[in-house]
Amino acid sequence: MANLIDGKAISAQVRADVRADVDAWTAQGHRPPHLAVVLVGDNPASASYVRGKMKASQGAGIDSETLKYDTDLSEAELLQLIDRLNHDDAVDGILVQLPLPDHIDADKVIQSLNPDKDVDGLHVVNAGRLATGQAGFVPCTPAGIMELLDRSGINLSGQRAVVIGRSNLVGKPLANLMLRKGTDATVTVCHSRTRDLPAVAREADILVAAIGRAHFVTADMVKPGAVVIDVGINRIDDATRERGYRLVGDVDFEAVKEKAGWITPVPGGVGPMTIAMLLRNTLTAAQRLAATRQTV
Ligand code: BQF
Repeated sequence: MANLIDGKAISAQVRADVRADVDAWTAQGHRPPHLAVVLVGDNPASASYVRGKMKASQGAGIDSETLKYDTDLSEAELLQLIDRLNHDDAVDGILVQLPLPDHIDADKVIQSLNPDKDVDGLHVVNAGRLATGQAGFVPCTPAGIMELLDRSGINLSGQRAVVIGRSNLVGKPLANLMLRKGTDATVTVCHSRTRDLPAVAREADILVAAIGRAHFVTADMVKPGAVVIDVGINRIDDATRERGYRLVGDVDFEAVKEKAGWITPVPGGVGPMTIAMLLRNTLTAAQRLAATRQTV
């Protein structure tokens, strides 16, 4: 039976640490960090994620605002809004909640952000900084996974890590983080075309599932004692639940927990860490921007 990696508890520690660092920052005479969250349309899951982000930032002493727009907001209007936030010295972090409506080119919007306010770490400049070992913003989910491993005392040096999923949001940045000097994992990234994926997965000391398919990782794909990190958040219809669905990960938790050494649950694993790292990134943005404003 695996050790449970309790993302809910660990994220509470991270949030408390950020809160203490925000308090120290404001005690030095700085205004609180300010996060602007842009929400377009009426996707209920997005609205719920944004509410969670607002609540968490307030709990950490971060000022946050949601800029909420109807689905019919044009791309040009959104770009204009971003331009205003980019130039607003009262705003430290800008987060555009994804997905955006189909008529808006999400990538164009992300690339219009000031990279130094891009607390989601999705701008190509931040991807490039991560890939080349420069200081920038790391996407919150991969950053949260690294924090979970670190705070669980799991050392990656020389370990074989297998990441299933090659997205710009999770798989690719996570692979870069695990590869970095000082972390030193040997990283394999798998995807839908990987030949004999179960055999590759079985080689993993650290197995990360970021596919977006419920119960994709089964017990036969897991090396005994491996660390299994489940990034998936899949809705499964369940009439016995109040909301009519339940959340499951990309890992068949019940079977895999018997074989793994460590495992994250869904919910309460990686998800809460994503939010905690957003707060950390927002404080970092405020501190870096304050330093640059002083020197110019
Ligand atoms: C938990 C997200 C897919 C697409 C867009 C806590 C979150 C989720 C789960 C959360 C996610 C997923 C977010 C739990 C933010 C993570 O207890 O397990 C928090 O709020 N997330 C998002 O903003 O956009 C998404 C997943």
